[in-house]
Amino acid sequence: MSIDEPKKKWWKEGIVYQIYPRSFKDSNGDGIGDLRGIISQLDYIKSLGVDIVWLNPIYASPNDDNGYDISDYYSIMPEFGTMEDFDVLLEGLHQRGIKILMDMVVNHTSDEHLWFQEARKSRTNPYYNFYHWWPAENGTPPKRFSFFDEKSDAWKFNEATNAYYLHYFSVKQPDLNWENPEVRQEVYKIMKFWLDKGVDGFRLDVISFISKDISFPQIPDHYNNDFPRYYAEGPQLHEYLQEMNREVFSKYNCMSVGECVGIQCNNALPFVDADSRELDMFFHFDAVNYGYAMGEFKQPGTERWKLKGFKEIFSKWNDVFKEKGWGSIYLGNHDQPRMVTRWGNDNVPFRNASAKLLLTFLLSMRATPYIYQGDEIGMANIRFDSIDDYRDIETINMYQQIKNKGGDLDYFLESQKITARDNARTPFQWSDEAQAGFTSGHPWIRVNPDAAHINVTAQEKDENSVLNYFRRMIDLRKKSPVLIYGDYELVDKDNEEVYAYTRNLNNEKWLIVLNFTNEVVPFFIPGFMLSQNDVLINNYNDVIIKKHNLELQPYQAVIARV
Ligand code: ISL
Ligand code: CA
Repeated sequence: MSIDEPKKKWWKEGIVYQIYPRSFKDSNGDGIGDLRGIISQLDYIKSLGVDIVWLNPIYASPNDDNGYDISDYYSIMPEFGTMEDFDVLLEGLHQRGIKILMDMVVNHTSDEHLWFQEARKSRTNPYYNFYHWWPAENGTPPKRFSFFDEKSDAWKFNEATNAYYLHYFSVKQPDLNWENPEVRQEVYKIMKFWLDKGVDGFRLDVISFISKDISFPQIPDHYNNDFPRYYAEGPQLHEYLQEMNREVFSKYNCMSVGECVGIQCNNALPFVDADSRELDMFFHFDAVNYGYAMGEFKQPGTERWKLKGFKEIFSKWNDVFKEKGWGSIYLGNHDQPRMVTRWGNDNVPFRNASAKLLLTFLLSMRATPYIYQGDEIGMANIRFDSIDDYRDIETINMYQQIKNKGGDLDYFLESQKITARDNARTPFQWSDEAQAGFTSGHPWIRVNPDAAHINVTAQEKDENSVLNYFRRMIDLRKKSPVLIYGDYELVDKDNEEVYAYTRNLNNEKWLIVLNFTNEVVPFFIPGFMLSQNDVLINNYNDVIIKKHNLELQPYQAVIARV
């Protein structure tokens, strides 16, 4: 196929780098990463070749959920700096040709937000209807599940109003009442404030949950207690997104990516079909949840995930956006374990190769790639032994819940070594100095001891490092429309060891071959003859080609013109 001009967009061609400010770089020795820290590393960010930076929330917040509980959308969290710092950061990024995405959390606010402080005072308060309430005289509220509540109960009784308020997340994160048009107008005002400042778009936190059936019926049986799916099917969701687009996004050259928990591939397209005028892209959860046994908490599952299933997920999602809309792709973020631990192999002999393989994958698919900080150097899970090392409300709550029930805490802690969100939140590893060069003080969460050998300073000097490979791979994607827009076609779909596919644009056809195992694997190249000259990138020094066969080294990744 070929690409028509109107279908080309900067956000389809861009590579996103996600920064978790709390853990990126501390500038003042208080152990917490901050905006001045990011500013001090702008040249590093530029050197990666990325085009767009997504910042996790930096607004004023009591940090019950690390900034996802916002108490003032118009100011910066003092721990992170000031609005002046933000302006310097914004300008510094723009000067370097890098765009910035803000994380916008509008399904809920902090309970310390002025709106909620007022709302909770009385039923006649003008802000009362900014939130969802279940009056106590109506009896016990219908079951709603909360992600971060010790009892998984999303209703919390409030004395002054004699009513329960709704909180899908923690008790300090009350859900906003989107059914109230005043709330929607306030949200659009906030968005315009940031866009007028010059930011380039938003990552919209759990945007799929904003619309609610406010009669609060019992959840119908056919949802099988799959709460996220029920939450994502609010009656007015598309209407609100269209309104948001009309009132805000359509007035700016900006991009929007929604975090769409609970959306499946069969109802996905309308969110990002340009004709429906809602969002530009969204994140699905099929891949990151794959292989987990979903019960009380995230368990890694008893057997290793299967490559065939992994391919099916990405191929299926590729098909959704084949003609219309556009996809996003990620294998890790601040809510997920480290990608090399989860999808590659963080044992020393395989770590670098598998980290490079995963980066090759992310940067050669037909979707906008989102790369989480630290994945460019192959940072791995820290695997805390003790609950005391954890800082994340999710882990701490689940621990408490299991403890209350007399459950198996050892098993839980073992599982968290693989699945916990804090694995991705340990400080960025700049060097082998004290605290990995992240802070001159005491970090808010422990530094991974492997920083002694996994760090930016060491990798800068090594031509074969993950970091330098990442830069070459970015360079290849940026100069190759076939990697961005080309059709994707799976090759040898039943192969349980090798993930291979072609990308095809006009007369260019590229073959991507990824050995997802720690063994030498022969790969038959169907229908093509390969020569060394065809190889465009490779994460080993050599590619062994024997006529129609590649002899792939453990975690070898090869892209070749065919
Ligand atoms: O992290 C998860 C599971 O471990 C998800 O269920 C997560 O809660 C969900 O993806 C929503 O995530 C977003 O909203 C949360 C916040 O804690 C996450 O960090 C954020 O990415 C509440 O705002
Ligand atoms: Ca600091």
